[in-house]
Amino acid sequence: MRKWALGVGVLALLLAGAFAGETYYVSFEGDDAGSGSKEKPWKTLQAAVEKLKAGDTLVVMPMPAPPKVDEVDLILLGDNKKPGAQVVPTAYKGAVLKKGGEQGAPITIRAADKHKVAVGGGGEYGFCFQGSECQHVRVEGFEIFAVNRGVLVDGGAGFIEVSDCDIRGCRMGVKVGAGTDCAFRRLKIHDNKYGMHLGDKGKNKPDRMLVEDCEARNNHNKTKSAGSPIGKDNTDGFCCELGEATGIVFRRCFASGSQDSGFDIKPEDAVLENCIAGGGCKQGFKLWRGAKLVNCLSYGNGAREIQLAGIGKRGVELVNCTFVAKGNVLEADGPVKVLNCILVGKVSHSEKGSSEWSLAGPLEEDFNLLSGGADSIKKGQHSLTGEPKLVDPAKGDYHLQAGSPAIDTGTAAGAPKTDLDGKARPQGKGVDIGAYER
Ligand SMILES: [Ca+2]
Ligand SMILES: [Ca+2]
Repeated sequence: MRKWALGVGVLALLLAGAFAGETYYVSFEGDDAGSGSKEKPWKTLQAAVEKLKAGDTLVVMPMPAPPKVDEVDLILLGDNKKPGAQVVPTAYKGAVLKKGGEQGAPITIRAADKHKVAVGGGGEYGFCFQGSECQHVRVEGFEIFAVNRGVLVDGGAGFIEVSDCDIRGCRMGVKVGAGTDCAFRRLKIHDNKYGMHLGDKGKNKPDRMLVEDCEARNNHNKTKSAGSPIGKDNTDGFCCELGEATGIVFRRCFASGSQDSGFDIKPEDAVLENCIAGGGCKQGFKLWRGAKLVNCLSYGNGAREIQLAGIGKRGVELVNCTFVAKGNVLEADGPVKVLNCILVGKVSHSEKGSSEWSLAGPLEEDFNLLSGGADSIKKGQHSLTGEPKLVDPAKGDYHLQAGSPAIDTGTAAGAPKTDLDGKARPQGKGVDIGAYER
């Protein structure tokens, strides 16, 4: 019996060893002919990633600091040229991965010191995950800057997780073409031409993409074009271009300062939870076929806060959202359901539907607080009109003041269990209207 237990123990250790993999190192002063050990690190990311096996970890050592964002602008975006050769010699050149790990034994590539390891400064990619053999890879903690695409997943790559990276000065921050089952967490995607872009028109389908706790700020074309103060492209913070994509989820993401939309999302079943479009975009949210927005907030955007542009079979549902506009808050056609929301601003809605995907359908609403023109759509017998009494909208604080008519006047049916701050809902006597509970 004891012998048997010992045998199992040894086997378990052997298995654990096999799946834990090896740890290797890359250093700016290294040598690709070395062993990859801490004492004899490799020099380039590309040579290193080609040697990794399932379960291995690659630690990338710090190097001289990358240039600042405005220097990057001069390098890359100033004349809008497509980057070719690496022009910043003090950064690691990016890597293309064509192989990955296995389920339960991913390959991990991580910066030794978070945000002190820079990849890019010219070239095509920061990290590219290419082809269906490239599965189960994690990338953590890099500065990725001034390349054509900071992160690219394509050709059927899957189970790619990219987290805690700062991605800036690229033509496109993050791009997924054909890929599945990816997760992007805590990425700061800023000062690129395009932020995050999932899918292409009519091809290259991304499925099951989870985007959590990411920020997309100030992504727009800075090249002036004739007659326009900024470039002519409709670049977005977060975009899912392909309507057939499935399982697209954005959670706790923030977008501001995009040339077109904070969130420009086409798939029918997309879910956006606790997302904020915090100003400086043409519109906060643009939803094409359908989507469910829960605990979302939009304010301070130029043309409108939300545009529902040709709604698909299911329509759009807005639940416990707060949308506050100086002008138009909501423009929509086809079926829309609005529940427990604060809408401030003008609303326009057409029951006919007007684009290639739209169905005819009504705007249904109840348990909302409507003002600034939105009161014109009031149909629901539980909806209220009037000032929402928000704490300090001028400073971006859209919580409810004491005495707000939104307090305890929403419905529990269909309300999410937590609010935009993650606080339990309901508080007090009942569910509040809007994204914040008190
Ligand atoms: Ca757009
Ligand atoms: Ca309450």
